Amino acid sequence: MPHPLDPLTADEIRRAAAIVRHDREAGDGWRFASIELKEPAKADLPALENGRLAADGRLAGREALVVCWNRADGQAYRATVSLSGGAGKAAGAGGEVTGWEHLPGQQPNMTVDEWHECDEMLRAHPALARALARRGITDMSRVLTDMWAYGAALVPERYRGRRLGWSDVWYRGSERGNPYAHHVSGLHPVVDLNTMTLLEMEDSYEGGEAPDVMGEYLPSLIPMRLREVTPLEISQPQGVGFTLDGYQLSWQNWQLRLGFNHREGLVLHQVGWQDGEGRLRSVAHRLSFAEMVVPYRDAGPDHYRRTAFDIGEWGLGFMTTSLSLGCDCLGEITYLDAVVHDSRGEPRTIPNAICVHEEDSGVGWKHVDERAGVEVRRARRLVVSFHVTVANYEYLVYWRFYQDGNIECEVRATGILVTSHTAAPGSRPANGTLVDQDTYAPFHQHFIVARLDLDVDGADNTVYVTDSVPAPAGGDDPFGLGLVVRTTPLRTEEGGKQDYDWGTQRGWKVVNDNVPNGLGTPVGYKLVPSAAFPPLLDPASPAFQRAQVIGHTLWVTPYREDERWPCGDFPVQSSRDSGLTVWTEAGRSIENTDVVLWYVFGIHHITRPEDWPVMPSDVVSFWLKPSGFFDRNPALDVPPSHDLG
Ligand SMILES: [Cu+2]
Repeated sequence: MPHPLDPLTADEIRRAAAIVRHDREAGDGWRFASIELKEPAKADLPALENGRLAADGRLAGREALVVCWNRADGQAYRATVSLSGGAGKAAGAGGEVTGWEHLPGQQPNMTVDEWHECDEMLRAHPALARALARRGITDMSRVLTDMWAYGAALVPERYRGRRLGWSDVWYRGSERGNPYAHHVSGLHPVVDLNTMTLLEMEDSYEGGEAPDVMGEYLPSLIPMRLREVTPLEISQPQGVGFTLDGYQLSWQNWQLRLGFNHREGLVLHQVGWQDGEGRLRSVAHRLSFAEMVVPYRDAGPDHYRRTAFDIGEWGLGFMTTSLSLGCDCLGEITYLDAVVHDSRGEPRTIPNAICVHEEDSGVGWKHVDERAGVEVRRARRLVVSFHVTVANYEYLVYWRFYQDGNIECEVRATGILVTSHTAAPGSRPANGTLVDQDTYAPFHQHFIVARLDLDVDGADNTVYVTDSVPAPAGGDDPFGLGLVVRTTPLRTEEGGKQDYDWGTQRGWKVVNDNVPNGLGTPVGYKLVPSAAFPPLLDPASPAFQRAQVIGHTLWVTPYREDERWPCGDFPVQSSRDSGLTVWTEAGRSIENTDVVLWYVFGIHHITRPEDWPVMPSDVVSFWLKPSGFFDRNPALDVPPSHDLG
């Protein structure tokens, strides 16, 4: 019996698609954009876990959420599929479609199949061959096209209503050369993805040679010898310190449940801390990345359409790549596979998609005393990670659990920068950095939205903004030394829109006012911001209109089961976000209730020559730190290293 939060299995994915095909007579012309577990309502979970009964007493079954569309007319639908109930109308499948919602005017997420079909179609198209031949490129086996989605405001009037893609064209310098090293600047096919036909070939080529670029990273292709490095190995001769039972992960005091879907990739459920008395204390109900917005900040013809929604358009789950031992992860590693699907509803397994392992983390605490001597503890952390490749870029995501109650979320961005040729030989770009001969990388920003459904010792929490301010001098403080922390509760969604302020060392404390710690103060966890930056976008610009979540560092909403995607359910070809800005218009109460935090962080990427030809990992993170959750340092009971084994 699966746990109610376990991701859909390959068999369940296949059955969900078969049930929709059968019940809705969805033939070969239909495509599946997404098939995922419909997670049970939060209120039903405890009952489901003990005896699998929903709150109303009915037998709980597994359900899938399916988004599909008919390529013939472009109409999209969202289905709820019962995988276990029903009269088994679909031959041999069991289950039935229990909900069916038409989504007029919406474009479902892009699919990997469309990306490949588009590339194949274009590379076989005479119009592309002609455009490339003018530039002296005739070997089509070295050509790669890379299709991007549109924002509605940029769709030409004549193509309104179609499912559209626009594409870059790239050329490999050799058989195994970097596909993103040589941009065929000024050449952009526009494609109808439903008919998979070329609508037009934008081409602004006016002659001239492509720049001579060294864009390679394979050892056999780079113009230098590899440096000498000695081996560094990590071993745990007595095995690992964690246990994994299905998707349930336990390590020292930490307990959590792993999940995975096409859009968020890795999801962490039911994160809790087991205290010394065997009491499991809740910290978070659910942690994930809900959106990533990457506006390129260059208005030139090669880049003006480039605002990627890597989660809403493409999906971190779909883009997850297999990890390899000794390279991506060092030491005693446990891997989990993940299952996604293709656009025909066939499951696709990603082997070694999620990595679980322990890491040394330097000194955890230490004191040297004349009499007691040196007392020092190594710190250790449990890491759960996954890597995604979104065309040219890699995002590596690490959730780290520490012995002192800290949770760290780290993102590394690496891969290949998008580049194009400068306007003229020798010219300097206004909105980017020269990274190779007459080749520049436009400035851009990666905004990641973490959806943090914290439940600190229970669901009813209040978020307090904390600002450090100097106390006014005088009175009892003639030397002006006093520092006070101004703590202000966020009561409604309007107040829940928060901006970072390094000047006051602002943070946000998620507090359960109903539960005191041993000192009599309420328990809490603090969101410690870092890697936050302003959008620096005109509020009227289409990029901002589609992703208004990036206008604040933090948003706080009351938990609603169907509020999952901050820029809206379907950002593909959107004109305005239909997520957080719409939900928060109601100004709902966020006081002493089940709150969800939406934290916006990422990389303000002012490109550098050192980011080329492959970018050294850029590392950003934020922390969730216990703040009065414990009565004292919870890592006091960590044994000294010489006692181990
Ligand atoms: Cu970047």
